[in-house]
Amino acid sequence: MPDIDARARLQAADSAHHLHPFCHPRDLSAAGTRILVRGRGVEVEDAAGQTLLDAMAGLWCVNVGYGRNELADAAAAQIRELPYYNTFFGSATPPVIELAQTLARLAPGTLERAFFSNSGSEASDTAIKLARYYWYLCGEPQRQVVIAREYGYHGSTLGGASLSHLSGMHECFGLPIPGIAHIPAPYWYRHGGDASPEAFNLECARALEEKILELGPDRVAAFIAEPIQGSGGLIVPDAGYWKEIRRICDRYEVLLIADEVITAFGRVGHWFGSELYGLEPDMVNLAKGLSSGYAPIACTMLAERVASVVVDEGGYFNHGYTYSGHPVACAVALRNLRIIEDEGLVERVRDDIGPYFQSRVRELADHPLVGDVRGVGLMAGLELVADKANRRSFPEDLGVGLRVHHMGFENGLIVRAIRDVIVLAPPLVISHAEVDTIIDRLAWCLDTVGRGLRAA
Ligand code: PXG
Repeated sequence: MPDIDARARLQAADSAHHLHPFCHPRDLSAAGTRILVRGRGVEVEDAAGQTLLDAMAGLWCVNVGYGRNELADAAAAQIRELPYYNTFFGSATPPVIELAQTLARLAPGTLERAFFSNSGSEASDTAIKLARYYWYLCGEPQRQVVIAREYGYHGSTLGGASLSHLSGMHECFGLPIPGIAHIPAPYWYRHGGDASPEAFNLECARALEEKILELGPDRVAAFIAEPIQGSGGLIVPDAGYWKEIRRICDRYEVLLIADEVITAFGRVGHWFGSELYGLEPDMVNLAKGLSSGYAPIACTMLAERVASVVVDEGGYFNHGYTYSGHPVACAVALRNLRIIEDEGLVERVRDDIGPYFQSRVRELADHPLVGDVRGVGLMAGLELVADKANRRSFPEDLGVGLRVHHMGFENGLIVRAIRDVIVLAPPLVISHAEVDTIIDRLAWCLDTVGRGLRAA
C-alpha cells in the first residue's frame, strides 16, 4: 500500500524548496507534484501506487528500459573501484578511454574523437566553442556565427538556450548570446501552405544559403540542427532537405553539427539519426540514450576535418568540466551500449518494433482530432487540429494537447504534449502488446478529449 502521508509530506517539501525546470511553480504547487518511485521495463510507478506506461522513455532517454540490473552493477563496481578521477591535465580512467573507443567504432564516417560533458546543453556549448576554436585555428577568427533553426531545442545553458528557438526561452534571459542566428524549420504541416512537402523542404534548406549570404560567408562558423526535431514538435525533414543542407555547408565551408541527443542510439532504427539521411556531419552531439538516462553523460564527437585541426594545429584546449568523462557515468554508458548491441535493439527498431509502432500509430490518423501523424522508428508525433481539411489549429488557450497529456495519466499512459502535438518515444525494448496498449489508451484519451470539446 502506498504511504499517503509520506507522499503528502514529499509534495509539501517539494512545493516549499524545489524549483523545477520548465514549469510554473505556483501551478505545480496547487496541482501537487507527481512523485515517481520505481520503474520496470516500460512502466513507472508513482507514489500514489499508480502504474503508468511511459511512452516517452522519461525524456526521450531510457532506451533500454527501466530496472536494468546490469547498469546498477556496472555503476556499483566502478564506484567501488574508482568513483572519481578527472580527465584534466593528462589523466584518464579505463572507462572513459573505452567509451571513446566504442563510440568511434559505432559512429559513422570519420567521427572518431569524443569530448565528454554531462548534458546535451553542455554538449551544445562545447560545439559552439569547438566551431569557433576551429576557425580561430584556421586563421579565420571572425567566423563566429552559429546558425540554428526555429523550433530547435539544444538545451538550457546560455549557449544551448541561445541556439534553441522555442517560445519563452530568450526574452526574459537576455538571450541569445551574440553570434547566433536562426532560419525556419522544415515544418511543412504548419508552415508549408500550398507548397508541396518536397518544394517546402527545399525552400527551408535554401534559407540556410540565404542566411549565410546575408551574414557574409566569412562570418559563419557552423550550422547546428537535429536530424529530426524532437522538442519542437517532431518535425521530420525529407531526404532532399539534408542533401541540400550538406551541399550548402560544403559550398561555404560551414561546419555541420548534428544534434543527435534524441536521435542516436537506436531511436530511429540506426545508431545515429544522421545515417537515416546518409548525412556526414562534422560534429555530433550525444546524450540521453548514451547511458539510457541511468547516469548524466553527454559528448561531442569530432570528425577528422575538425579533430585534425584541433589536435594537430591547436595549442592548449581551454575547455572542460570537472565531470568530463566521469568514470561511473562512462562505465554505465559502456554497459548500456553493450546491452543495445547484445540485444540487437537498433536492428529491432529498424526491422520489427519500429515499423509495427509506426503502422499502429498511423491508424490514429483516422481519428477526427488527428490532422497529421509523423515519425520514424520509435518516435512519433500526432498533430491535433480543429479542422483536418485545411490544417487549422485549435485556439491555443483551449490547451487541447495538454488535455490529452492529463487524460493520459488518468488512463495509465505518459505522453508528451508539445503545443497540440502529442509525442511518443517509448523505450526500445517495448513489446508489440505494449505498443497496442499505448494505441488503445491514447485512442481513449483522444475520444474523451474530443467529446469534451464537442460538449463545450
Ligand atoms: N539537444 C537536444 C536535441 C535535446 O533534445 C538537449 C540538447 C539538451 O540536453 P540536456 O541534457 O541538457 O537537457 C536536448 C534535451 C522535452 C524535453 O520535453 C527535451 C529535452 C530536455 C528536456 C525536455 O521535449 N531535450
